[in-house]
Amino acid sequence: MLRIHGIARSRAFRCIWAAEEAGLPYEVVPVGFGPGLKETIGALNPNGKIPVLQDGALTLFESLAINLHIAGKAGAPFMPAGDDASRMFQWTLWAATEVEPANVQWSYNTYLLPPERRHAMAARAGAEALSVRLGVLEGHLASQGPWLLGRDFTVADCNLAGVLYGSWLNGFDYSRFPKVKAWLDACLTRPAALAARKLREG
Ligand SMILES: N[C@@H](CCC(=O)N[C@@H](CS)C(=O)NCC(=O)O)C(=O)O
Repeated sequence: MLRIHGIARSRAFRCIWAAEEAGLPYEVVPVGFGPGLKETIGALNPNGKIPVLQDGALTLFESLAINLHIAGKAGAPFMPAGDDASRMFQWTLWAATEVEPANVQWSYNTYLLPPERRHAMAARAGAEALSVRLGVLEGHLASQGPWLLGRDFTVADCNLAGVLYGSWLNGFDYSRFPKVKAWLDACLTRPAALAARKLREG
């Protein structure tokens, strides 16, 4: 049994979605934000952050690494093989290093921070940086879609769409990126995604 420590209103959402896609039994151990998080989770994650996965003797932090582990247990097509596995790593690392920072900058300064702590200039810079990446994704999906690796939905889609989920839900203007918008809509309305979203959105 997979044990996902965290709450759906955090990056644990990504791992709940991946577990649903994989069809593996899992439980969510509710660990939320706030004072005491580091003490609660510190023994499992020295970073003091959620999510954390426990799978037997294995303890893992980093949401997208957790998803790679889950996909590895599920096998194909969620976890692709050969060159497609390399393409999956490329998109997963791109999500973590190119997309997540821009997405976080926009999100914090648009809807996550209390209004008095938001900075309009930072929100604009985040949106611009995110738009550069979405332009790349738009071109890729136009020529090689419908999913990131082509024919099959894989953990690469789950990881990248999981990173973009917050901005998709909270009003980022995707109209300039119609292929990205259609792909995100398709990812985030899959039955597994809807099951995870229900835990978060009610
Ligand atoms: N790169 C990490 C980021 C983890 C992270 O920042 N988690 C947030 C919740 S979404 C957290 O625990 N924040 C508490 C804190 O920073 O004190 C991942 O993807 O798992």
